[in-house]
Amino acid sequence: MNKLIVLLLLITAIFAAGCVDNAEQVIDETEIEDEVSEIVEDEVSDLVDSEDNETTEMDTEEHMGVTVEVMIEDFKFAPKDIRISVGDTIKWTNLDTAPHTATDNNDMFDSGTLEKGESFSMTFDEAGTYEYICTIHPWMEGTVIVEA
Ligand SMILES: [Cu+2]
Repeated sequence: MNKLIVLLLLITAIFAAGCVDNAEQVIDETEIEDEVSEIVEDEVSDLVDSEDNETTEMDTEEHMGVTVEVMIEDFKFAPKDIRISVGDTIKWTNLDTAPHTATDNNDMFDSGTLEKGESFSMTFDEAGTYEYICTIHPWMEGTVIVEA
């Protein structure tokens, strides 16, 4: 009878040990999965980051425009009509003693009052025809044609 009890105890001990081993393995696997998913997340976010950077660079390249000067002189915009590309900038400079504005008829831009020597710059990101005036002298008219 004693031998049987000892045997039962042994078997119980072996089973118990087996259970502990399994539990440890489960924990280990969970930890490994966590580590793997962390690494994957890092790599994915790195990829997303680098894609963002590329997009930003491409956007910058697309918008690398030139600046074209329009003078405001003798109550006229010179040149009166100007043709530019999307991403280009117009820089108006008032050379008159009188104040002037460059104000879009559709409220797309407005320099506000430009005193002598003052400038206003506007970058055009959308193609179209922009007709503008000086609000102080509304007969002063100009046109910006932005080509895609
Ligand atoms: Cu004016």
